[in-house]
Amino acid sequence: MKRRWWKEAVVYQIYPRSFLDSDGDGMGDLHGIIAKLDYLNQLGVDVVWLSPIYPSPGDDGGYDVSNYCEIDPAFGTMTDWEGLLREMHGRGIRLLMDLVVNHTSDEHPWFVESRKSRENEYRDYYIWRPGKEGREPNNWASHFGGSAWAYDAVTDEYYLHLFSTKQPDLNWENPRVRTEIHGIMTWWLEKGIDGFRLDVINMISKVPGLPDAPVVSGERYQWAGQYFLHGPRLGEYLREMRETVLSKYDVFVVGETPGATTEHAIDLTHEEAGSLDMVFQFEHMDLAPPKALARVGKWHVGPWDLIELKQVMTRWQKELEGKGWNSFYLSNHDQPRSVSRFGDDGRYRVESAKMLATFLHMLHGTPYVYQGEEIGMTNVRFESIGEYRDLETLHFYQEWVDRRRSDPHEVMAAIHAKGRDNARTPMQWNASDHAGFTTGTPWIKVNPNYRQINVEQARADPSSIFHYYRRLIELRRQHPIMVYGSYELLLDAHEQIYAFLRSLHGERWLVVLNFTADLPVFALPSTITFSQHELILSNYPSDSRADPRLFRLQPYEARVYRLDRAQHKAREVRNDAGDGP
Ligand code: TEU
Repeated sequence: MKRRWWKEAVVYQIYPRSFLDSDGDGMGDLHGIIAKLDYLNQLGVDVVWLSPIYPSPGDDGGYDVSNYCEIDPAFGTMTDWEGLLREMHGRGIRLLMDLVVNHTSDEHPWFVESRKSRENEYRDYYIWRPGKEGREPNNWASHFGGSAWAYDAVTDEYYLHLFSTKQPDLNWENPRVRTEIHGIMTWWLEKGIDGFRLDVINMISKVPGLPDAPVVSGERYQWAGQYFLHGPRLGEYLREMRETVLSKYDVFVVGETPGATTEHAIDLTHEEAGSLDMVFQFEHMDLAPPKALARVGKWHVGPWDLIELKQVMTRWQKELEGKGWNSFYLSNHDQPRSVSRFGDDGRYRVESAKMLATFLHMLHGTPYVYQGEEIGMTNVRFESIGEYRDLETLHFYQEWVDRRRSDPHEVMAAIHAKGRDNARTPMQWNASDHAGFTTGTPWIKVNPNYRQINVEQARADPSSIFHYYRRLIELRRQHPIMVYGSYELLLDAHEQIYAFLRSLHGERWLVVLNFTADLPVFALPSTITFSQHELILSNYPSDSRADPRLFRLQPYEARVYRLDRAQHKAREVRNDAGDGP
């Protein structure tokens, strides 16, 4: 396995509108980020991924771009951005830009032109089709509800939008579109950025003919993933992007790939032949709801199964080993807060957030930390739908409460558990008004728990989640086993404990995680022998000599041990002697 800087890095994701507002307009901005670079440096992260900061009507939080080579005035100017990059590089932090090129905003000049007439030179930049028997060209559902087609009276045709009506899909079959995108990428790379996160990049190739999706529910519009995920020309488009653009720079790209299997991921991120460096897979985000529920399944509220999580993670860990490269995340701007989802955001918030942090950093693959995760920020429970801003959440409410007359309490419970605004409430900096995020009125309300949960408190408390993240990031820098070590699952059927081994060049680490508030007993399989052990890390004050063979875990306890083989020890001694005078 080749060594690469981006394999060894820890990435921190910033959702700029919710990070820090420097000018009192209620929205985070670039100067806000610059003001917190020392904070990120103290945390120790190597790379920052910025969610989109380009001009955008803001229909989908900036994922609807109307100009790819400018900065939205709400965030600052290009000069501010250049200052940000300089300040980041000066601190040894690299910058990943978010590239959203499956679709543009409907206010992008290409689309403004495209919709003008069927003969317009930009017409073919998008996917236009005539209606079928007075209805949409096919039965595809959009991710955000309703049809994936919007009718445009000007030319009496429909355009495809897999996301909102304000996010028309680009037509990648048109070579001019691909050339434009390569140009945009080169333009940013020449400005000195260190890579891209490619939004829904596995959706850019659609199956020709755009056939109707099989009818699997009584709904009018059907999930059509099989016709737009990993389409027939995806590999070709990405190889072309690699050859034309990416191969000329020492940068890395992570592709967001909903629905990707391990086979897709190996294909896309293969050590020798892959066009991407890593992908974001979604299997651990989609635990529990039956696959057939597809999009609706996202809102499924209910317990998830640790054994299923182990199976999913183990499959990704084992199958990519030596072939592709994993990334790992527990939250981002589209997902609920990890401590609320996978831990306990009440009594054991601190313990469980540290346990999850251990999980995140101890797996094989590049870890991604989402802003606020490092202080254990939690989901929010706004009382009324009027306090929510995310269009996916608003559409969901409209569909189920207004249209289908479901119980609003149940719908709100799903939003509290799964809605994207859980991750988008402002970063909690301190206990002052609006959590120190803004001196104005925030664009979305702050989570009321900011008086207890905030950066100032976390930095001042040596036993905080924040300092635990620092320790993990620091450890990862010192120990290649955390990056490159192979993975082996232990106790696959245990319902409370997730335990695994990492191994590299004869060194072995044992990771034991209690995913519950219970007190289960850990028993190391007798086949694993060692002569000495050392406790590397724990989220409880543990006795460092405690024997890793058999112990009782505290609620959400995490322990990491180094296990030394007798033989391995002897070799070290010989080396030491050999180096002596
Ligand atoms: O998300 C892609 C995606 O598949 C989403 O449908 C995601 O699964 C959903 O938000 C979960 O509820 C990316 C961006 O990360 C997201 O913010 C955008 O809304 C979307 O693409 C369209 O650009």
